[in-house]
Amino acid sequence: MAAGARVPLAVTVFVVVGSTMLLAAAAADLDDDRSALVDQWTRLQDPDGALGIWNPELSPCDWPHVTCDGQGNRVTEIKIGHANLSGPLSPELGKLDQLTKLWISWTNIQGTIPEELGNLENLNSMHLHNNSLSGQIPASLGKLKSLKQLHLQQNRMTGPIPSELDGLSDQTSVNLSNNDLCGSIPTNGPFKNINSSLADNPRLGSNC
Ligand SMILES: *[C@@H]1O[C@H](CO)[C@@H](O)[C@H](O)[C@H]1NC(C)=O
Ligand SMILES: *[C@@H]1O[C@H](CO)[C@@H](O)[C@H](O)[C@H]1NC(C)=O
Ligand SMILES: *[C@@H]1O[C@H](CO)[C@@H](O)[C@H](O)[C@H]1NC(C)=O
Ligand SMILES: CC(=O)N[C@H]1CO[C@H](CO)[C@@H](O)[C@@H]1O
Repeated sequence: MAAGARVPLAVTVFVVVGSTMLLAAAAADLDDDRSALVDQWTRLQDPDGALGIWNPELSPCDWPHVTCDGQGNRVTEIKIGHANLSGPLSPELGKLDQLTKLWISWTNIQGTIPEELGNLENLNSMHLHNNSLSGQIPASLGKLKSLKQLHLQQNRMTGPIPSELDGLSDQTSVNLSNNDLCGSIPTNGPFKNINSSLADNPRLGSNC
């Protein structure tokens, strides 16, 4: 009967070790999310304290503007709007692979859109409108298969609209209005959607 008693013990050890490893894996992921957010937050000048109190020693789930999943294991949303920030987006944001909402709008941020944002495979909405972003729209954004809203209007984006964006869902609402884009006017994929807009790009339709 001693063998019979050992089986449950082995199972118990397996379950305890197994769940400890799972917890450790989840913690490592949240640490990675925190590193990415610390990198982004420290790149931003925030004279009005709009980012609020964000303690890099605490879980980012406790920071203003950040939302996590129900278990507090991973960062799922960033929402910052109407704040006088300046500084660039961090390529590290591309590591937040559970992110569904990236909303940093009406904030005056500058610089280019990092191509790494194309790695956010769960992203549902990217709202980066009404900032001072410049440079080209990264072709990598065409990889965002979950995307329903791509709002880049009211920036200083230049160059052609990458043909890769045709690969976004037909249902995606894309707003690129009020930029300085050039080159051919896309008509496929999301650009068939009545909620997509290319207005107020005076050089669109002309050679770049
Ligand atoms: C925004 O912050 C910058 C400093 O980063 C400052 O020069 C500017 O005056 C501020 N703008 C407003 C509207 O407060
Ligand atoms: C796109 O953005 C512009 C500028 O903010 C806005 O006027 C327009 O209504 C938006 N287009 C759509 C289809 O929502
Ligand atoms: C356009 O946007 C409106 C309001 O958000 C929504 O109800 C409608 O379904 C959208 N249409 C398409 C074709 O995506
Ligand atoms: C920061 C920024 O670009 N703000 C603009 C947002 O859009 C309004 C309406 O077009 C402009 O007046 C602001 O300058």
